[in-house]
Amino acid sequence: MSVSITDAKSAELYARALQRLPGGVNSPVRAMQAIGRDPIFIERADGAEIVDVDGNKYVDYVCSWGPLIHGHAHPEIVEAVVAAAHKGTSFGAPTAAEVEIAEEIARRMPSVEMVRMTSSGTEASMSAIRLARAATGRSKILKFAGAYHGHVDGLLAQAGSGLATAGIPASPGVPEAATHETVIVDWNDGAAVATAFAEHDFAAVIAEPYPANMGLVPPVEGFLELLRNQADEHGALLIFDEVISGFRVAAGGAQEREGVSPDLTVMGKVIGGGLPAAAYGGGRTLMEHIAPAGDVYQAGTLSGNPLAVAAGLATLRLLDDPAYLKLGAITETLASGLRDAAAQHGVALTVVSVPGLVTPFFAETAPRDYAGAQAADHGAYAAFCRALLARGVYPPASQYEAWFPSLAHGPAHLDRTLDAVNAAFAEIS
Ligand code: KE4
Repeated sequence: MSVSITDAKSAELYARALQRLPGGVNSPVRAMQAIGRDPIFIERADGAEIVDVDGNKYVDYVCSWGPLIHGHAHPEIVEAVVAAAHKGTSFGAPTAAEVEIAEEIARRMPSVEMVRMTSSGTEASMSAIRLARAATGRSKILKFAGAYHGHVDGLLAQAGSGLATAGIPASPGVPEAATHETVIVDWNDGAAVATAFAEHDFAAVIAEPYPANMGLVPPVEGFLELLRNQADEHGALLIFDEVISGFRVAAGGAQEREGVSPDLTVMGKVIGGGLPAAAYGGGRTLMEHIAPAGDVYQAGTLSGNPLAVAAGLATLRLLDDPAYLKLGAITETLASGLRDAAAQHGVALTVVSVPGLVTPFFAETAPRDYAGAQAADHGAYAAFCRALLARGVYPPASQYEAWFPSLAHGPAHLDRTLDAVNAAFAEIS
């Protein structure tokens, strides 16, 4: 059953937006170019649902790309933000709430004894890299093809020719000098990691422990332990970018689920509860290199902003053990429903999931690296998304993103979703 979607107001806003915003949006993926359609302008949202400016309602699987683990406009989170706002929106001075959220983070992630807040994940990963370079006196960084850590110059690099060679800029405006110290290897390729460590003295290796920017491509058995061991053997730091996985896949993130402790963790999304907050953290000795305790400079006008911290604290405090069990069950219902529908319609689909994250790959098998994700049928994914949007389901507009179910996705939302999925598969297959 296709929903009669009108889009006149969205189209009018988009035309105006194109005059004043590059691509009409403030972040590229929102433009929906990867699924071959114009963006949808959202007016309001509540729980698992968003409503666009034309009044069309959708079950939302973007949820602001991860922060809204409790769904939109959760009453307790809204109340916390409003209460904070009435006391002033920003002081540029320390507050009790910043101490409380640091304590909450440390309680959940034992590897994070000390934390520094920023306003974005990009700032946090940039700062973690700077700290690793300062602490080791080295400059080279190892990252993985297909991993995204924010638009940091040195990390906007793609593999050059050959194995374990210096990265080349992945974007105009990124100077060769910025990526020359970045080495890129394939995810899940232990031999390539060992070769890279044999050839370079790295300050750090940075990884999303559950990569979710090439679609969800979990580590193969033992791969994270290999990163930990290689870093230890060669005097490098291990940085886990848990901006997506942190506090979502488990209370203590992927490092808790996998039992591998990094030296530094990059966090974001959930700890801001939908407001701008991110952080990086690690052991006290390492973190006390950061100014003003130490001499590694990093700063931010709105770091630890009272409203963002209020939203983050309220979000974390609602994440108790039953919440994680519930999110796991919601995720499994979605993933198995996608699998069943694809099987019923003879669609070549491989659904990868961990608690709180799902990616349906239009591929016969699950990708184990970026090349595998690139080889998926992105055209089919785009057609699937367009068909879902026409039926009131709002999926991430790229095969390289993850779906973000929330605790607000109840049985009725999941039923509506899987009805739309079946109809969409019927339409595209
Ligand atoms: P921000 O600078 O966008 O707050 O965080 C950057 C970042 C860092 N690390 C990881 C693992 C991330 O996924 C991100 C940002 N995630 C994207 C979605 N995959 C944000 C959406 C967008 O760019 O609009």
